[in-house]
Amino acid sequence: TERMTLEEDLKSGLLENQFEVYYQPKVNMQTGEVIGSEALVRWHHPTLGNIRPDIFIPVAEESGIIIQLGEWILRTACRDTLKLQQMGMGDLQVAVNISAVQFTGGDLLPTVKRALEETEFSATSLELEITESAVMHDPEAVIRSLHELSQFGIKLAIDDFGTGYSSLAYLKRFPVDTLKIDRAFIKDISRDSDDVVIVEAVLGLGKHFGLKVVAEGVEDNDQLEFLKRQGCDIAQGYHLSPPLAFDQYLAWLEDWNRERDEIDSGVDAASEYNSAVVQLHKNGRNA
Ligand code: G
Ligand code: G
Ligand code: MN
Repeated sequence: TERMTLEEDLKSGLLENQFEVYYQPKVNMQTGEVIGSEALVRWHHPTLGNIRPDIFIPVAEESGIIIQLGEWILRTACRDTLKLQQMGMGDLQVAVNISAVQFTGGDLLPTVKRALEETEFSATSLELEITESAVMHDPEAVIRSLHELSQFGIKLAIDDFGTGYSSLAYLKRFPVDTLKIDRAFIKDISRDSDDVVIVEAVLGLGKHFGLKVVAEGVEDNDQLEFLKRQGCDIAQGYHLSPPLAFDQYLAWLEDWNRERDEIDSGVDAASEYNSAVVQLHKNGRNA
């Protein structure tokens, strides 16, 4: 009963604008530059309060509502990111999570093209995140679809890399641009030597195949330092910022960029700064 109610509520929620897209910044660890964000949907339910995507995304997938919801998320993410680009926040990209259902049953390519046309957002600033299990669901169909998207200029990332049921052989055949190391491996990176080996192996794969590697779930200085030393390109996680509503993301970008400029021009008010900015810059200069 709960599930059916949730399903009905999802439909009316879409009509009544109860969803909101949050953005979690991603930072280039070597330069301190913000490269863009991951779009993460939030549901403000009128009586149940905020419902986590872990709860409602599976229901949206099973009921097929993910097709409409996914299209709305895609359009919103493109429109919001274009707005930030036009406000001078830099050449930001945005990464949108895509479910297996959207690949197999949803005319993904036409949907993505339509979203880009409607919003006038550039295909090359859009990245789609898919999990290993979504890929393995129907590898041949997904590979075809990935090739079409990639020919169109869209970037592709494999999410939660290392946790799924996957075949490394497919890496050779996927037009993939980015690997996202699952946060489970980052969590104990400064203590657990098994995790160190796994992270090093993923970085090695990334290097060999010419892929960008994003570390997810970076929560403290030690993790950031370690990953940077290992030559990891991009970090995402609470240490930099949690997922933010559009206005908060804009404010975060302004702060981050201003602090970078001030540090570069030698202003020394570092104690008031976001510790991650200072850290990335200091190290950059000392290196
Ligand atoms: O956003 P976290 O904050 O709670 O997200 C939990 C899970 O929900 C993650 O696995 C994330 O990939 C998934 N998720 C969040 N937003 C979206 C979305 O827009 N589309 C899909 N398909 N999954 C999402
Ligand atoms: O599966 P996916 O990687 O899309 O999930 C993103 C999820 O990770 C979201 O639920 C997001 O809120 C969460 N998240 C983002 N940064 C951190 C972090 O630093 N630590 C933890 N524990 N979760 C995070
Ligand atoms: Mn993701």
